[in-house]
Amino acid sequence: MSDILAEAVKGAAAHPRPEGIQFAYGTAGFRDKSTILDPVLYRMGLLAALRSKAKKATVAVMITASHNPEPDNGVKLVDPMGEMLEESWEEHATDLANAKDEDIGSALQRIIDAVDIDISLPSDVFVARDTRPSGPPLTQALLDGLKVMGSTFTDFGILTTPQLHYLVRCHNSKGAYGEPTEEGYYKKLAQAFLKLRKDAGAKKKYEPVVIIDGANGVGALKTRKLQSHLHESLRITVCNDGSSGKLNEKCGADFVKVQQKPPAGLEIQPGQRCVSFDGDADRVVFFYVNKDGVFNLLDGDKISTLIAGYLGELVSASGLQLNIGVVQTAYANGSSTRYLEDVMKVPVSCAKTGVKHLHHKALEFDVGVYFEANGHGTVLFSDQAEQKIKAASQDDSLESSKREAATRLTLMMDLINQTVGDAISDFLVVETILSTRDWAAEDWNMQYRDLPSRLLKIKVKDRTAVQTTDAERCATAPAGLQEAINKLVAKYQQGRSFVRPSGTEDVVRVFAEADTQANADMLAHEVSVQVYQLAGGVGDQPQPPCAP
Ligand code: NG1
Ligand code: ZN
Repeated sequence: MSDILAEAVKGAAAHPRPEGIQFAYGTAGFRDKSTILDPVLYRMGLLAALRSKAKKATVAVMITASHNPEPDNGVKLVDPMGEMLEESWEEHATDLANAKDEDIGSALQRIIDAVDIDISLPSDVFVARDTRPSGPPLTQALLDGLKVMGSTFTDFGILTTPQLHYLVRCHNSKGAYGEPTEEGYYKKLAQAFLKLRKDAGAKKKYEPVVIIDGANGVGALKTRKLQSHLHESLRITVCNDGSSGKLNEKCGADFVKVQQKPPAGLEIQPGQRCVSFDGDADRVVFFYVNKDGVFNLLDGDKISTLIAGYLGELVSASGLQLNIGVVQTAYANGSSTRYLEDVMKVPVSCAKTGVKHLHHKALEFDVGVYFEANGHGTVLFSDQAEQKIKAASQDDSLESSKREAATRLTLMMDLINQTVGDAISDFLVVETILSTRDWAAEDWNMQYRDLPSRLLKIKVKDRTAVQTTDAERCATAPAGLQEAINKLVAKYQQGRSFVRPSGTEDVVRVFAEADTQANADMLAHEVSVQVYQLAGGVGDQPQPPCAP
């Protein structure tokens, strides 16, 4: 065994792996109670060094559990261009995380052999974390892993997840994507935002005033930093900034989306545009309460529709031949899919849950807009699209209206964090479009009306008993489940329902939508009962929803 691998085994003594726990690198990396993650972080330090050697580039490691409660934490690896870790490495990560302390050397050797890594190459890793109190000790465990591998590293301290993705891409693209510093990130976004606002005329409906629910996390801190770069263009009040409340507790994008109500800690006037970030600021949803006190959510589907519509107009105005498409998951509201396809005439693809699947599909378009309904998403411009747009913006022979549209597209490309969903960047993109259209939140919401929906979770003995196909819209196991769902769905006007095992929790998720909330609730319930009965439910059988 080489010296480095022997050192890695020795180092494990300070980060012993508890017996009887199996870790799995899922769609969001490793996620668990922070108290058991120390050995995983050490091992991810080892793995990140290998990944960097394999890619001959700097990679990154983010320590966060996103929208999960504060006692949880997690870790995910980021590839050199800011992409999620390549799927084939998820297995290596899982193997290493589960290796006994004394077997770490052979687990590393297996990866080295499988990928054919030259272990003598240098490695370099960027590291950041969210605001969880468990972040600093877990960072230390990660750095221990990097140190035994002889890797260089930069610990950026507290950052949003998308800021770290941005930094690693800037670094590896030698500055072509932007300046590889946190300040560089604010400057890039703010410059694009301010230029896009420069010639905005007087507004009747759009007000440059917004309240941000920072989920008591890193998004609040970083929005404050951004504010000074925006000058007076936008008046932002940051609430849930972590000064008193707990991370993600009764607040944040996940709470608002799942509970369909405003977070605690905000004083909202009717019509006031509000924004919720999640715990690591890679998700965003908007909402407002109308004059009758009714809560209205503008989720990832509304955001992607808004963005696709605006970018589509700019592309037509520029005269460029670029195809725009939207990628959703099965959780997208049926109204949004119909609106995109039938009214906007935009092609829509459906991907499996998990950002990497959406990201992958979005690459099939010149301009691919992808969002999960929960507010995680971004826009990808193909290299060719980027070149065409930039060339058109500088082409003096073009009509000025075409050139101007192309110039606005270049600014939108700067404003959008193409590496990953980014709450801060997406928020600024939405503000730009609302301002250009002179829309209040209510005008935006009127584009289409969401169908009522319900998301439930059911505990079963083994959630892998549920298997799906067709981007998770059809259950192939257990036998008879899909037929039962089809029968139930047929009873309801505009009914739709599907089930899938969660990738982040030990549950089966049930989604249903229908013409009324009561029907959506009842359909979700009836399907839950089928899951419970056919897929080995544990605990009490699901109870029907209470009458309103
Ligand atoms: P699972 O637990 O696999 O449903 C959840 C979200 C995903 C994604 C991941 C990663 C829903 C229904 N599911 O996945 O969209 O964000 O977490 O964080 O919102
Ligand atoms: Zn997140």
